Amino acid sequence: MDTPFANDLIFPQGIPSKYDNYVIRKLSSLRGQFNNLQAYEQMLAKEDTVIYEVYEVKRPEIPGELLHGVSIIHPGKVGNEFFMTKGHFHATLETAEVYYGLKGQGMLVLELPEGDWAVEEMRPGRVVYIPPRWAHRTVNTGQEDLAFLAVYPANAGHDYGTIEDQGFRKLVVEENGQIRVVDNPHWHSPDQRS
Ligand code: M6P
Ligand code: ZN
Repeated sequence: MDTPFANDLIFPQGIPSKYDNYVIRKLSSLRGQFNNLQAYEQMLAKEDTVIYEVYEVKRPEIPGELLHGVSIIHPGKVGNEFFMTKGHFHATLETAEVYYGLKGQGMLVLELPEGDWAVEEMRPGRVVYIPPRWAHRTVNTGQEDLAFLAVYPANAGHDYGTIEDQGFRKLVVEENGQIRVVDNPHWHSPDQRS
């Protein structure tokens, strides 16, 4: 039988005191996701910059269990587009997720397979509920790390392929010093897949 356990988030970074899976995502793992391809290639030629890191607590990936972890997205831009996560649908589409903002400023970009989209602000102390079926990507719009806690069903799984193929409908960019949510010119609907 499992016994209860606890963890501390160590600030200022927000890194958990105990974790058993560490994921590091560099610029090269986000190929095709940033809108400005030339800016992407130029940046990558200089350095394979770390975009974000995830610290996860492992649990059996079965219904009834929950997974949780902390994601830390570093500040920066590719062209005028802010650093962001890959983003995903859940492989088990009918599963939800909760995010809790720990540090920094950002946006959570969401969309449904049917095409509806939404954006929620991320900041310390803010709880965002991601209902079942909504794909989610987190964007750091600030000057410091964006850190948040995520909790989700252990059987949710990550479907990255759909987003890698079609992209998100909306991008978060800086225009004239303003943070703006704009259409993704590279987005295409699922039925236009190559
Ligand atoms: C959050 C959760 C994780 C996810 C991570 C990074 O912590 O949603 O499940 O893995 O963000 O996002 P992604 O998997 O899209 O790279
Ligand atoms: Zn998720």
